[in-house]
Parts: sequence; C-alpha cells; structure tokens
Amino acid sequence: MGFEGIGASVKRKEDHRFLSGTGNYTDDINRPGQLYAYVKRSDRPHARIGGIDAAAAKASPGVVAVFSGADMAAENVGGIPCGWQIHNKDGSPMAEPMHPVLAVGKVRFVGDAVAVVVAETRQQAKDAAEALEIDYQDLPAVASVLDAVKPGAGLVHDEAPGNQCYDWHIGDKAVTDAAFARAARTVKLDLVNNRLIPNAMEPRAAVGEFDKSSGKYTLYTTSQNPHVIRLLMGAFVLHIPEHQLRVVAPDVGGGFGSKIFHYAEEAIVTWTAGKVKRPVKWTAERGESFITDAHGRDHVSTAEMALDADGNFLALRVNTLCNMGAYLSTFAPSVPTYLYATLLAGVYKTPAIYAEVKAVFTNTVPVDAYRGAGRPEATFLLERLMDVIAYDTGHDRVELRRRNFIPTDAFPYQTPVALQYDSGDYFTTLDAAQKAADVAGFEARRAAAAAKGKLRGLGYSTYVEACGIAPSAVVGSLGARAGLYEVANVRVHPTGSVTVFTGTHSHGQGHETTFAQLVSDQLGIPVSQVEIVHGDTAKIPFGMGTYGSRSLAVGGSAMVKAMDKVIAKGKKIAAHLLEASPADIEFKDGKFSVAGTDRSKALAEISLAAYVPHNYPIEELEPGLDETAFYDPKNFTFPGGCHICEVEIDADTGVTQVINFTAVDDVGRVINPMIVEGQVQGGVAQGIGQALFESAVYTADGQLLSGSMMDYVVPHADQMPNIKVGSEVTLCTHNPLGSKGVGEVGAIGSPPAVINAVVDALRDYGVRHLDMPASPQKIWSIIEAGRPRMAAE
Ligand code: MCN
Repeated sequence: MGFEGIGASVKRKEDHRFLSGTGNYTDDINRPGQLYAYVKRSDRPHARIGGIDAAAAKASPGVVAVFSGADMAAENVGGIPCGWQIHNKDGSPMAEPMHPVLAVGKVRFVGDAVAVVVAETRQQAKDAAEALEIDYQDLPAVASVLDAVKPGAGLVHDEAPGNQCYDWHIGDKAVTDAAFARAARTVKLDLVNNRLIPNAMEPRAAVGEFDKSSGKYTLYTTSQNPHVIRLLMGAFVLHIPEHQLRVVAPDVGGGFGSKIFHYAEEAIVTWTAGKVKRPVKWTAERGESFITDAHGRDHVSTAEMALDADGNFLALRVNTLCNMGAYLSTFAPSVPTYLYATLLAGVYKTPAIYAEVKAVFTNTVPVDAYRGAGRPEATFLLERLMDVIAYDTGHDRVELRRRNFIPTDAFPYQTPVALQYDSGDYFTTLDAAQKAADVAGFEARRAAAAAKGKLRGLGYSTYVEACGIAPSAVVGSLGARAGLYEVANVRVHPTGSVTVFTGTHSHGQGHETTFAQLVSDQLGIPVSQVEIVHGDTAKIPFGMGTYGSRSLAVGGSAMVKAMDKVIAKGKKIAAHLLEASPADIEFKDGKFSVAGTDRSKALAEISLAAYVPHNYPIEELEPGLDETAFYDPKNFTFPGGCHICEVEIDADTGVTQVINFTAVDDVGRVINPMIVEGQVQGGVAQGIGQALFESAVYTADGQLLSGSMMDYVVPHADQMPNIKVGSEVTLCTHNPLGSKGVGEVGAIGSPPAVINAVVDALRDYGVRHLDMPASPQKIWSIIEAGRPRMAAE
C-alpha cells in the first residue's frame, strides 16, 4: 500500500456511493406499513388560533389521523428545549418562552407548525391538509430587530417584555471607556450582518417508527448529532428513556449547521408513529425548508475603535442586536455570545474590549448556527472596521493590520474577551497570501481593467476563529446545558481489520476517509481495512455530533486515545507471546516487536490471540481488543489566516465578478490536504454567497419575500472564481494530533475580503462601507450617483 496516513491526499472512500446514487438518505428509508405526514403551517406571521376544524380533513381519502397542538398538550408532550442558557447583565436568566411542537393558542411565524395530517400517501396527506379550517385572528407582527425593540412594538411572547430574550455583556466596560477617553482618534462603523437561509442540498426528512412488541421507538432523521436529538427529544419532549429510543442519522446531504437542531417534525413523526402504531415519514418540500430550517446571522451592530496617534489600537467597543426569530432554536443563544463576542479580539492585540449583545424575538423563522456561527459576524465586523479605520485615518490597510497583530511570540495569548489562543502566526499567513495572490502585480491589473472600463478591487481579511468546540467545563460556565467531549470506540476484529464507532457525524466532510487515515497512521493498516461507523445511537456509545469544526480536533483525538489503549493492551499480549517484558515491546508500522531484536508480531496476530485466547495472559488481561475513549479537550483550537479577494465590477451593470480568491489558512497539522482544500473552497463559496448574493428578505410584518430559489440567490458554479488554497502550520498545542478545525474557515474569513475588495474597486466613488449582499443594484446606484460628481471633477 502507498502511504495513506496523516498528510496523504487519499481519495474519499464515501464518494463512490454518493456519486453512484447508492447512498442511503433518510427519504430512502421506507418501513413496512409506512404512512406519510404533512405538516399544516401558518401563513400568518402572528395570530391567535381561534379554533381548528379538522372534520373535513379527517374524512378525506386515505387519512388515518389528524393532530393539533391541543392533542399533544393533552398527552403531556413537552416543548422543544433550548440547549443553552444565557444570563442577563443583572444575573437573571434569559427569557425562554415555551416552544410547542405544534402551535398552541398562537402562531408566531410564517411556517409555524399548526397541525399534522397522517395519511396513506404523501399526496393524500397534503390534499387533506387543505381541508383544515383554521380560524386565525391576526396580531401585530415584527420582523426586524430594530422594529422589535421600538417602544410599543407588538410582543412575540407576552413573557418577553420589549421582545428581549437577553441583554448580555462581556469585557471590562470601565477600562474600555477609559481608553476611549484618552484616545487620539476614534473610528465608528454601523453595520448589518445579513440574514441567511442555509439550503443544504438534501431537504430535512424524518421517519418515526414504534415497535409494538418492545415498546421501542426509532427515529431516522437528517441530523448532525443523533445522540443530542435522542437526549433532547427523549428527555424533554416525548419523555422516552434512552434505552427505548434509537435515533439514526444515515447519509445526510449537507447540513452547514442547519441540521444540528432538534426540530418539531422529529417529534411529530415519532409521537404520531406511537399513536397510529405504524411508521410515519415526513420529508420537507424545498419551500418548507425556507420557512422551517433555522436561518443564520441577522445582526445589527455598532463598532468603535479607539486608537493612539500611531494607529495602535487602544480599545474596542461593540454593541449588537441579534435576531432570535420567534422561538429559541437549540443553540441559538450561544451564537451571538459565546461564538461571536468572545472572538472580538480577532487577530489583534487590542488591550481592552467591551461588547453588549441584546437578543431579540421577532415573528420570523428561528435563527441559529449556520456555517461559522457567530465567528463570521465577528470577523466581518472587525475586518470591515480595519478598512474603515484605514479609510478614515489614512493608514495603509495592511500596515494597520500588521502593526496591531498579536506578535508570534506572544502565544499562548489571553484576549480581553475570555479566549486564550494557544498558537498562531498571522504574519506568515499574510505574507504567503500576498505572494500567492500576486499583490505586487495588482496595480497593473487594475490599470488594465480600467482600460476596459471595469473597476478592479483587492480586499483583505486577516482572521482567527475558535473551533473544535469543547471544554465541557468552559462551555458549561458559559451556559451550555450539555458537555462537549467526544467518544470513540475502536474495535480491532480477530483478523486485524478495524471498525471505529464515533460520536461525530459526517455529512459531507469526508470522515470515513480522514478518520480511516488516522487509524492507518497509528495502527499501520491500510485505509481499506478500516470502517468508520457514525450516526446511530444503538451502535455508538455516545457522542455530541458534528458542528463547530470539532470532529477532527475532538472526535479524532478521542480515536487517538482509544488507539493508545489498543496499543497498550496489544503490547501486553505481545509481551506474553514473545516472552518479553511489556516495557521492551515497541509498536511501529503495525508491528509489535521486542526492542533491539527481529522478533515481532503483527497487529492481526495480536488481535487473533485476543479473540482466540488459547495462549494468553488470561489472569491479567481480558480477552478481546476493543477500546473506548471519551476525550474532553483543554481548549478550543484557533485556526487563522489571510484571505485576499480580487474583484472586477462592470460599471454599466454593477455586476461583480470575483476574479481570484486566495486563502492561506493555518489549520494545524493537516490530515488530508485534498479534503482540507475542498473544505476551504466550499466555505469560501458560501462566504462569497453571503457577500454578493444571499439575503433573507422579510416584509416589515413578517412575510418572507425570498422564500424560494427564484428569489433567494445561492451562488452558481459559473459565479465562482478560481480559489487558491495555501496552508501554513502552527500546531495546536493541546490535542494529540496538533490539528485545528477547517470546516468553517472559508465561510468565516471570506465575506469581509469580498466586501473590502468591492469597496476598494469603488474607491473613486467615496464609498466608506457597504452592507452585504453587494448586489448589482446597490453597486449600480453608487456608480450612477457618482457619475455626475466624477464628470464635474
Ligand atoms: N481535516 C483535516 N485536517 C485538519 C482539519 C480537518 O484533514 N487539520 C479534515 C477532517 O478530518 C474532516 C474535514 O477536514 O474530514 C473537516 O474537519 P473539521 O474541521 O473537524 O470539521 P467537522 O468535520 O467537524 O465538520 C463540521 C464543519 C462545519 S461546522 C460545517 S457548518 C460544515 C463543514 O464542516 N458543514 C459542511 N463542512 C461541510 N462540508 C460539507 N460537504 N457539508 C457540510 O454540511
């Protein structure tokens, strides 16, 4: 076998089944006697439910049952829980209104689940839902955070006065204010982080099943974390103990965060399966995805930097309003606090930072983590602020950044906003990116573009992110209601092949390949001899799932720990077979050998001895070679780097084309360079999408205008540039692999690079700031408004 261990670009094992149409997705699962659920949804942003007349629906062909929120409440079905609790400045807990699975009394957003029809076919369920008569009495609705906090705004929940979920802060206000008082200069920027709709390729789906003989439930669902769903749904919603509830997340076609959360439909199919004693399937239509999958971002912020006369940062002050939507989604409260505000130091040694974050309810789809989650918002704020400071003060934008970078010898670096970065080198990634992007040749390219009537711009973003989300104790102290460790069970079979059961979940990230590479590297066996199993609570001891770019840093490290145990036990078995002392046994390249001799046993010989223990130290060791490790890291990992974007704007149409995108990232030790490159490219594509195209647009009173692929612009392949990916390495200092996460760096680093490039292209038009998306219409208006002025000059 060629080298397949850490550092090899092994081709993705899982792609054969995905590309040949033999994947097994939730909607591919069909159980005997299966029925179909159709969820009737509110078309009102906010209304009282006067009553639901289900008689006609129940009498419709093929209908087996119709249930409403009242039916569920009568059977003690709980609300959908929130997994994170934030405390207000005054120490009181956030407002946490009940989120019923099916609406009770009121609907609070367009898409809110009102009733479910269960029928023999999907079409019959849908037709019958049309016959439901729902008496709505409309109530005042708000969609934007700015409207929701206005005095007298309609209340989304009576128990959340002022529509406030929480009012939280971080950092030292007094120190920050004092630094502002003595600053030579301050620069202020108001900015919006646009609301996004995730749009994974596979829509959400769920199949619930109830086994009459055992009383057990099974839920197949499009989830990034089946154990978390089992915990939340079993303990809080349906009151089913873990041993009676199996949750399976089979192949999942992309999640990008949107499939982390516990959604109403999972509880609906599981509960209804128990009621009608037949399996029940629900699959979202694309239109439903737009109004039920948790949205992302949606911040309105003010940022202010205090500087000395030389451009050194003295203090940063940030004020952010963030939209929670109508109910708290599973991890929503953590996104603008723990994932956003703690990152406001960025790559800079700003000595004092103070941030206030107010989370607000509105009559919109719940908002939660979407690729990057909080960290793109922090990065956009900081990296836009860098260019605005340069614009206002005349400092060079690159020199300003370099002057304020955390020095490479300052790690571990304690920021003023809780995080301690363990490693990084922002100078090297900046230098490497400038070289790869041929910054030296840019002015010539700009002139050449100008000669063709096009506007060229170059934009930078130098960023850091915190990922590999874990330390249970830290996240617990910050409000998590769960631990964030990871679990791996490494089973060496009698003939030496290996199955790894992992608590993480792969839904596009290539774990079946990269995790097999870890095994190949450590145990010295080919990747083809390794199976990675994920996504089934009946098989895997436990797990917290995949998000926050944690699978390698936390899940992979758990595997390393479990393999350490396998090797330690293998050494004892080898010592017995080779009649040597365990201390003299070495393990290398899949072989246990007696140090300094040519006597050795292959891993397969040791595993065979472990399962056929005829000649075995049975007094001292149990048979078998099967080890489990739970790993809870000491810290997050902190990937960082530099993204440089080059754009060209057509002055006649305002259309921006990204010509080149360069990303040089430090993700610690790289397991599979090809997969890492793909992860960065995918993230950058989403970042370009946010910067130039995507935006969830609501009317002021809560109707989603961009509710289909016709209105919500996801980027197309022909709008993507050549994305050059480079890598520089500083090792993570606290996990056994030295690796940092990569899954989100592209989406975090790229949006400000794109907008900074657009603003740079418009430099002759006096543009200081532009909110995302930089649509052709916005840009064309700027160019049009500038034409007469430029003509006059
Ligand atoms: N990797 C590596 N070397 C490193 C870091 C990572 O080879 N130094 C590999 C890993 O082994 C893994 C992949 O890169 O195969 C991503 O690893 P990691 O950064 O640990 O991220 P996760 O596996 O935890 O994935 C989560 C992350 C997130 S948070 C989102 S959102 C996201 C993303 O990954 N959603 C995705 N990438 C996605 N890719 C696809 N195709 N689909 C999604 O839904």
